[in-house]
Amino acid sequence: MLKALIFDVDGTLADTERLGHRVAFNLTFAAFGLNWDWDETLYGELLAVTGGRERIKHFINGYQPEIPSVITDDLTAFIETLHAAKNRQYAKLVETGRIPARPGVIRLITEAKAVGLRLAIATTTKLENVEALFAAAFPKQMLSWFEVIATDESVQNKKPAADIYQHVLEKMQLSAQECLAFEDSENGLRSAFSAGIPTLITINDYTEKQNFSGALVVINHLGEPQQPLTCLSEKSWPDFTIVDVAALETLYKAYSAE
Ligand code: XBP
Ligand code: MG
Repeated sequence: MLKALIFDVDGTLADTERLGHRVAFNLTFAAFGLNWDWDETLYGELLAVTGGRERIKHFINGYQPEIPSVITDDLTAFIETLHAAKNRQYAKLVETGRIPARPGVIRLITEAKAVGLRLAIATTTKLENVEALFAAAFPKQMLSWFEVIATDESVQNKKPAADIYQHVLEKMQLSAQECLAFEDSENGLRSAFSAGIPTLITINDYTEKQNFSGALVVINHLGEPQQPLTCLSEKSWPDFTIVDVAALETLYKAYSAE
């Protein structure tokens, strides 16, 4: 029986990578006197590495052989400082209200809560970033509906490792087969899939070409009555134009019967 929905945040609940994190990284680099510019194409590549700190380190190692002279500190400490500044910048951007929830997200969470499905979050980013996003783009109190909010601090190994989803399952005392996960990226899918959780993918521009084999279904977004979804995977999507609880139950029944 389907008991819980587990949501990724970045790219799934909102287009935070494109409109938030990437912009915040660049503003922070400039503020620190670094002439680094993560354009959309480069950022798309860098997203292969989850975690902001890890992404900066990967960039320095792989794309920036010369360590900039402004980095006089221990590199790890510098990255930590830079990353913390980027997250302050991110919160400021989010507060302006420029990053809305993706289509269907608020509608589905509201309906799921109303019918008693349990809710959780499994994200690689920090709790402060999740709180900033919910405060700006979601109905009041909605974040409190999530009984587990697993973030950057919750586990050691980030996605694509299964750890974050296993952590959520443990906290909720649920088996993987009693849940559905919502993700937007291959790293996210690998993480949820490795924990055994059937996963729906809502792609975005950064992730549309990624490998989503193993996903329950791949769609463009969750859909709204005036903005029907498109199914992109070969597996057939039940005859619904939006992802609502009825659609999830139908999909889940088909999955359970497989
Ligand atoms: C999100 C991430 C994060 C964000 C930036 O992945 O990889 O690193 O890009 O946030 P997912 P931080 O959506 O799979 O959780 O800078 O706080 O890491
Ligand atoms: Mg994501």
